[in-house]
Amino acid sequence: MRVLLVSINRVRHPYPVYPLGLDHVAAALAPGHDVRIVDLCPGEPGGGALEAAVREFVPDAVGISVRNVDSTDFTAQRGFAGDVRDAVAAIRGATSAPVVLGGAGFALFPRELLRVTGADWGFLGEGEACAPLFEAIEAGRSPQGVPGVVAPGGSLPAPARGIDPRGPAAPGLNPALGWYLAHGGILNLQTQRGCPFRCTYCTYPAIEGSRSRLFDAVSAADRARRLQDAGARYLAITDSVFNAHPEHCLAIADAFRAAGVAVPWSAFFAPTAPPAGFYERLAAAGLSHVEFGTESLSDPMLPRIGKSFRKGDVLAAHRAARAAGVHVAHFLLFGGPGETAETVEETLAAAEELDGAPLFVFCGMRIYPGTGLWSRAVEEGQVDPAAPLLEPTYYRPAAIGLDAIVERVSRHAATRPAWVVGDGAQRVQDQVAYLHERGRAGPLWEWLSVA
Ligand code: B12
Repeated sequence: MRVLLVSINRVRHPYPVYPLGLDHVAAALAPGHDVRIVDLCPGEPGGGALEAAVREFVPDAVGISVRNVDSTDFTAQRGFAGDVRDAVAAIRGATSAPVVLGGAGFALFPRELLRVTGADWGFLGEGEACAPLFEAIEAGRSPQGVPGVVAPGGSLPAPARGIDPRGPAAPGLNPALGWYLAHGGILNLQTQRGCPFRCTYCTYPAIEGSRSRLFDAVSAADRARRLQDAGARYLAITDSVFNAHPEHCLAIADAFRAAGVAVPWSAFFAPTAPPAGFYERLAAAGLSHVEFGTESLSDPMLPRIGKSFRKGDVLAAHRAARAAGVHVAHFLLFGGPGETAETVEETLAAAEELDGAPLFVFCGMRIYPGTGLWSRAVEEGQVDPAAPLLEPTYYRPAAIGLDAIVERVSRHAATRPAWVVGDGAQRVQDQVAYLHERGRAGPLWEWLSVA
């Protein structure tokens, strides 16, 4: 049957992110079905690309990938559920084919997104396992009861996992590939799934599972090489925490070198003290940008948000990565349980020691259902346990208001060009887009520290 896969994400900050997940879904369905992808990121809102694709392709089923639900930024809140609702309405105007929602954003709010958008079915879990859902639709059977399938108003199944998750060897059918290559040149890949960490606010274990599943380094490197051959000028590794298993990173680095991967690449790292020579070996294989999920530099705060590292580890990781000659940035997240004016000051002061690093700072922890932060907020009466929370709700520390944190952090950032508060920093978006238009590749945040 004909399956149309839609990526509706139009967010272009910090740069346009290639919809990797849909390539995986397309590869899983392509052997048995006629699959087409329509990617709405390059076009303008209301540009009619979706309706045109539906009318031209005449699909028997439509799958929508819901990546972002909101900006997750207290200082610049934007929600995207309305875009999904509008996309479903546009599809309904052009076909009676059933509409299925999937993706990381969908996994966080499945019932609510089905309700708000009016889609027919949802799929929880890895797209590699979604073929039975489409087979049921093709056979005219109800997909109810198929692993991972959610019906509107229905109960939630366990996420469907377990099928080889490495994805297609080469970039898939996305006709917008060339547009991404022209807007930053960044393609992406995973080298593992799952997140074994226990950060209280975070959704990654819920989305990917809490057990790491490491991909074989040679096939991950083969995929990286094919992305390079397809024109990628930069690779983003999208693993939840790349260095959860340092020996895996080293195997990946060695395999990249053996496979002839020559383009630079980046990943998210936990700022844990690394083994000797760790960053040197990764840098020798092309690692150019390290993004540390640091969140706080206050030793009392770190365990409260489920971090096992302390300020000393962050500084050690920072220095080790800098000494290897790679660009280093840190993410900070203020406003967790137990945050006080003192812990905010502690983090601001300690951040001065992170020489040469841009700091991406978020104020306010969004409460996601099922996380440790959510349990705490429920206990404290901050949220109703039945509240869907699709509308972003942020944790409120008892000792300091979020507005006071924003004010203090923004004042600090005002005199420091390498500090970016929230995702709403227009100057940064404009600067990166400008450099991409002139042919530069990669995330380019290193330019902030010289601004
Ligand atoms: C890596 C990453 C980034 C990187 C991307 C780098 C790159 N070049 O690719 C960076 C740092 C740039 C980034 C930025 C942002 N991100 Co981000 N990111 C992630 C992360 C960790 C992994 C995404 C990924 O690539 N996964 C691997 C692919 C293969 O998986 P997938 O897309 O989920 O697809 C699989 C399944 O979901 C499913 N599937 C997908 N679509 C469909 C469709 C159908 C029909 C079916 C059946 C199945 C299906 O099958 C696929 C294969 O198994 C996720 C968290 C997570 N662990 O998922 C957050 C996440 C997606 N990001 C999120 C957010 C909010 C953002 C930002 C808006 C943050 C900000 N304020 O700046 C920006 C937006 C960027 C943009 N332009 O869209 C949220 C989205 C949820 C939400 N709250 O809205 C997530 C879920 C994290 C979170 N907070 O919970 N991000």
